[in-house]
Amino acid sequence: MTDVVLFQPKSDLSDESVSRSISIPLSLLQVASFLHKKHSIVLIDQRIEKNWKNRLLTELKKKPLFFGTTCYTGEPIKWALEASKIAKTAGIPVVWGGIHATLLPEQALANENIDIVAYGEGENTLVSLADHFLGKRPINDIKGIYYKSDSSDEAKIIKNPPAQPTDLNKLGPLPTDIINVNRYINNKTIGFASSRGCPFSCTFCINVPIYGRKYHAMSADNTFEQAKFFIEKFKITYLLFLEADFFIDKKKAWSLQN
Ligand code: B12
Ligand code: SF4
Repeated sequence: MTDVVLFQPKSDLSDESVSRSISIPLSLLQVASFLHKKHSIVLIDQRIEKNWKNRLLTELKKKPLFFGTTCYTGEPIKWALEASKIAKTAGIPVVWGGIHATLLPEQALANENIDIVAYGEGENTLVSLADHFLGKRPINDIKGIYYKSDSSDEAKIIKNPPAQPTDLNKLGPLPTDIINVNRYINNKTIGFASSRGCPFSCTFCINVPIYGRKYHAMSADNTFEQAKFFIEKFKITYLLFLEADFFIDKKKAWSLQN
């Protein structure tokens, strides 16, 4: 039984023929951290799975609660749309989340193959969505989403209030069992993120519209535990911090160094 199918779209930039390595699908792994405790999740990474379409069709036949894709602006939209169309045709609700959906939710929802857009940090929203599709929660009670009032062409787009920022200290170890982690280790290095947002407001920067100059982070102790988890379990040597500004919290940076 598969409860939720998550999808990491490729872009030509992430194709292995042009990129030396494929980075761990961190957005989906982090967003799945809470959901994973109660539900079975399948993660399909189109960047490395040549057979992604067959695998998606096989998983959709198991009638998951919903299909969720992450997406950056640009090339990945094309691939996320293709996968969404396959899911929708199979009668499975389609949810988009991630940077692009957060920046342009209404444009995304205008597509007939997208039912719901999750904006901002998605951990709590993903759990509420599973409850919703299990019939335990009405859609107007799910924080952090945009959705269509009905399935007609005249449907209105409704925005629910934002979800609470994720308490990063409650994430726990990432659900690495849903992927083959070794596939993403390059030069004994793996990507990780221990904070979100940034308090500054550089005019060109995406973190300003996405996080509204707010910063929150995992404690030094928890960050250390996560690093230890990867070092011990996957024998990596380096952790690549893929976050807006690791050095905002100098105390944490110093304490991790020690
Ligand atoms: C790691 C990273 C990469 C890595 C890995 C990319 C990958 N595909 O995994 C590499 C180095 C390869 C990379 C490359 C590129 N990147 Co990049 N990258 C990042 C970075 C630094 C961190 C992303 C991350 O993992 N964050 C941690 C996760 C947990 O956060 P998140 O993605 O926001 O996910 C949260 C929510 O968005 C939401 N969510 C996400 N997905 C989903 C899905 C569902 C269903 C739900 C409900 C919720 C949800 O919940 C998550 C947890 O709360 C960001 C900058 C940043 N600070 O975010 C830029 C960033 C995402 N990259 C960006 C860009 C432009 C690119 C490139 C196109 C650059 C280029 N020209 O080559 C390429 C192409 C990438 C590709 N298509 O694969 C832009 C995206 C802008 C946009 N409008 O989409 C960003 C925001 C940087 C920037 N400042 O402009 N990137
Ligand atoms: S993350 Fe860097 S570029 Fe973005 S607002 Fe903060 S300091 Fe400026």
